[in-house]
Amino acid sequence: MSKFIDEVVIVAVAGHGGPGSISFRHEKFAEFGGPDGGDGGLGGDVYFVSDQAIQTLDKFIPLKHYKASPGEHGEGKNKSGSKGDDLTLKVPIGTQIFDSETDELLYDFVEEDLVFKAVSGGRGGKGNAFFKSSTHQAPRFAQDGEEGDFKNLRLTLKLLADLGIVGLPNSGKSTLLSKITSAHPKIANYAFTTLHPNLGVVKRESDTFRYTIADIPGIIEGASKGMGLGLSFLRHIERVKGILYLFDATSLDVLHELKMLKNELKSYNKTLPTKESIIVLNKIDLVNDEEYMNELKASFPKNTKIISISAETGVGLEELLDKIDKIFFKKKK
Ligand SMILES: Nc1nc2c(ncn2[C@@H]2O[C@H](COP(=O)(O)OP(=O)(O)OP(=O)(O)O)[C@@H](O)[C@H]2O)c(=O)[nH]1
Ligand SMILES: [Mg+2]
Repeated sequence: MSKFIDEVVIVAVAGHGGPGSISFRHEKFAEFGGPDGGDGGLGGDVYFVSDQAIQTLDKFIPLKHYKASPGEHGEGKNKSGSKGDDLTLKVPIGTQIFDSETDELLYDFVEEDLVFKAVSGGRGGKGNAFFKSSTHQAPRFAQDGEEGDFKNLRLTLKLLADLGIVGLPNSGKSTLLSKITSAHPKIANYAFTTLHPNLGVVKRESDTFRYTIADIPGIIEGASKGMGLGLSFLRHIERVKGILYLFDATSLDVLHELKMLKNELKSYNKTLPTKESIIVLNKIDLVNDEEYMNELKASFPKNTKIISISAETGVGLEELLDKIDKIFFKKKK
């Protein structure tokens, strides 16, 4: 599996302008014609483009200089040099680009196919034809091209999920993601199987309505103080519309766990635990006791949106998806 890189500093370097040309006209009957050296071409620019097909920033090599091409030399016969080739770098949706020196946010790729010009190529130098004047008929000099801009950029990826799945380790978050989307996260019967967020797309109503859902690493008490995997990955769900709190229904104190999760979220970002949510009780195939499940549900405050499922066997998944449509996306069935 490729490493999940969600922050990287690189240098974007635009192309140098091409030098102007020093040239004199050579014509059949005029041995010493006037100056005709053309201008150098503009240097290439560096662009970033958001692309749905890209998921991570791992293609970027830290501190590498990403360079556009220099402009071409000017030529005789007043021919300007052509512009240097631009460099276009693809980034995943959700990437933010900061100036790493000032920390200023330069661009936020909130959707597909957005284009950001990070640095501009240097101007081409003037050819000697430009410098001809009444007093200076045959200038024997031309300008060099200007240097291209360069910037130190910090690229940060915040997954742009519509919904996030939050829960303790081993509650079945990745299993649920794998059942309702085509994502293939690692699933195993131990804590902290998931080390970085996974994103999946839920397709509804024959492809016309879809949304993204993020499965994030498990959260334990004290995560805000660095326990377990900490909470830094929560930045990937800061902008979600809603949260699925997922629990192992065989756990002894689901209510306490919910309180703990919300407290941890709150210490990361006060608004996170106030988002619209659904309580999802998973692994009901292991409980197999309707009375127990009813009591468990009844122990939550009134008006809590709650559903029981088995991510593994598929029980309740259709109902969960319907509830998600209605609660988070206000869809009517
Ligand atoms: N019986 C049963 N087992 C389940 C169910 N859902 C998940 N599991 C199992 O529970 C274990 C943990 O599942 P994961 O999906 O990896 O759990 P997770 O919440 O992503 O765990 P972390 O990534 O470690 O936080 C695996 O062995 C799953 O097969 C379920 O509905 N019923
Ligand atoms: Mg997992």
